[in-house]
Amino acid sequence: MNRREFMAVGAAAALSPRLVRARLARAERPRPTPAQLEWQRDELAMFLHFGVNTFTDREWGDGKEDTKIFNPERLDARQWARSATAGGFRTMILTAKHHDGFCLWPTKTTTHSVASSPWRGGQGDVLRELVDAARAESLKVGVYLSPWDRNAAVYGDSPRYNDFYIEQLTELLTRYGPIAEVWFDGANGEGPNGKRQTYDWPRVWGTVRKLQPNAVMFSDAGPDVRWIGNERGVAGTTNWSTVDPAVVPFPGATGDAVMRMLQQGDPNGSAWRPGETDVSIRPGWFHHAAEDGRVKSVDDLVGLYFTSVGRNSKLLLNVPPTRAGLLNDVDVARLAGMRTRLDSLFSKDLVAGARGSWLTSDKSAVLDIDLREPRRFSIADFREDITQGQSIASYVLECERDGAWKTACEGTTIGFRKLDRFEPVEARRLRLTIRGAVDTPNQVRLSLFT
Ligand code: FUL
Repeated sequence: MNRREFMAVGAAAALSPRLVRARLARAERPRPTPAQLEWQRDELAMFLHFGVNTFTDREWGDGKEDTKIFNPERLDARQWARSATAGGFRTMILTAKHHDGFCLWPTKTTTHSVASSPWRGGQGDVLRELVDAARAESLKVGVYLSPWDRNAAVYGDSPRYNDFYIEQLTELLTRYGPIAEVWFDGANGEGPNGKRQTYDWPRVWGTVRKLQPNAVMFSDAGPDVRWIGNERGVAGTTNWSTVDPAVVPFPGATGDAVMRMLQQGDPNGSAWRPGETDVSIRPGWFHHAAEDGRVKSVDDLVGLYFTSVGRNSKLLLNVPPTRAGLLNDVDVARLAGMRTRLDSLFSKDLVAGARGSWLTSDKSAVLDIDLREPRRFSIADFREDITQGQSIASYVLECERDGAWKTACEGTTIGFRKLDRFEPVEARRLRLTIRGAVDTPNQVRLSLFT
């Protein structure tokens, strides 16, 4: 045991140098790559589901849509980008192709694309406009290219469709500059008599690595970031960024063990593959006028932030453009409202300038904090230094009240960020105990908010 006094600098409550040394000596555990770190620190990305479904009022097109129906007459990607910025989003991810096979860019691989639509006289390119708008707002760009394709004639003829898919991917990854995220959906609704396509995932992943080495790849099976296992916006309360890759070998794998791995990860997993939480601001992924009255409220959106970013995940919030090619006013207002609320919730860290001390052992640590005067708070914000991997498996935050220690909140994993909300408590002295860790506990920053 080793006790060391220090002044917390800003909101940081650093571990002692002894632990830093111990950490360097410990066995190698998975750690994030720079791209994975940046992906997680961004916290928020915007998803844009747009395509023929926007015009047919469907969620899954069948690939038989007439390309003439696509005509978003007032499309303004700058409006999308400005709304994303106002909401605090850092990336926009577009459904370049959904399951219906309609391509939002003028591809050479099929005529089932914007080039066969009346929009911009057949000269339009939605991805190009999104990319230009994103760059103007300093946002990053991601692409969703559905593996399942209900239009491609070669779908189900595995080698030929794999070539076709790689060609589409190559166009997306070579024509538009840096792509930050490539999104591989696991959905496949082919029934028992449907076409059976065997995807060549190693080839797909290899193509992305070669053409966009700094992009992260999303799918159930990563390889860089994983699906969180539901579309409700809720990450596991226990959420490790490490996984056992053998449990989810390919996108679309099913079963209880798969779902558990997606939701919670695995403390002893060999791969760093943090979870991404995708959810729509509306009931559907595509815009349906009938759902204009069912846009999630600011409270709902803030709640989603707590159950995703606040559980060591990232929030990918879908905000679908309308038939006009604009984000709906209500949706835009909710995004701005969410940002205002989050900024105000996290504006004043009550731990800043407090005194703290650590009592540490190999797999636990205790942080005592003296706020110097009683403070009232209802949010605790914990952050591990994940550049060192993820280590903490159990914690409790207690405060002293009338000479006794009472639990304010407790939990399991922390990771990049863990947010706990509770009934307001007032206290001057606090104690954060790391009760369990899979290795020497990482540095933890604790912040408290009203
Ligand atoms: C699912 C798809 O089937 C939905 O249409 C949507 O794109 C969602 C993000 O992923 O698997």
